[in-house]
Amino acid sequence: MTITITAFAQSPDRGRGLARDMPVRWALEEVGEPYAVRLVSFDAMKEPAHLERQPFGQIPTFEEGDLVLFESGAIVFHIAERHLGLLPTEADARARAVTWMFAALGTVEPPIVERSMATIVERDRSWYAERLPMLDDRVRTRLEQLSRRLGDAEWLDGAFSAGDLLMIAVLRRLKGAGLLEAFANLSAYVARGEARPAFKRAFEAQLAVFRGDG
Ligand code: GTB
Repeated sequence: MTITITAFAQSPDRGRGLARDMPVRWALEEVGEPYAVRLVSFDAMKEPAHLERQPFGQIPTFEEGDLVLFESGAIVFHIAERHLGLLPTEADARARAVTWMFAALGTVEPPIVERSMATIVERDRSWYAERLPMLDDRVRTRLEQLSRRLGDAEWLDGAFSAGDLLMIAVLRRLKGAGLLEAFANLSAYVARGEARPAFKRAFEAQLAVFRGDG
């Protein structure tokens, strides 16, 4: 059965692979599942047909036969559960990998998103100069904690897993913020993820959409 996902017809990230179809594409590439992409405009995302798939009018979504999913984390988890390669088979190791998936989206990502939203929508406000250092500190706290835990390890808990995939996707959102660079092991961790052939294929596919040949 063909898998179809949705992605921005015109991503505001300008092909940098920061929108949330990227982790879904990456997960599908890791497990070797082919997929089709339905590109949606901002207007189409708010239309009933898309709201039926994604109640909040966002991308990405995932369709396979009668199954329709939304939420990038849930989609990556579904792909990892159905296919070999993204979650360990041993039960405790699998539970720890799932824990890292939640940690990426529930603990590390929120301060990163809050900071990036502020840089977009609060940049011209009177409080911005005072607020940004506080937002930076919140991100830095999480990075320090994650850096300490990762140490010299290649991945967060043994072999590369869906936990690493989501964590690296989250850390990539800091590109250009000048915060990740202070943590050599986290920068190297992100680079290791980006060097994976599956990441490269996913990145190229979303970049092709931005270039207009995808
Ligand atoms: N929790 C949901 C999930 O994980 O699937 C969140 C989905 C989400 O935020 N989707 C965004 C969206 O559809 C695109 S990815 N927004 C349109 C809307 O809400 O109307 C978030 C995103 C957007 C842009 C950049 N960027 O430009 O760098 C990065 C990430």
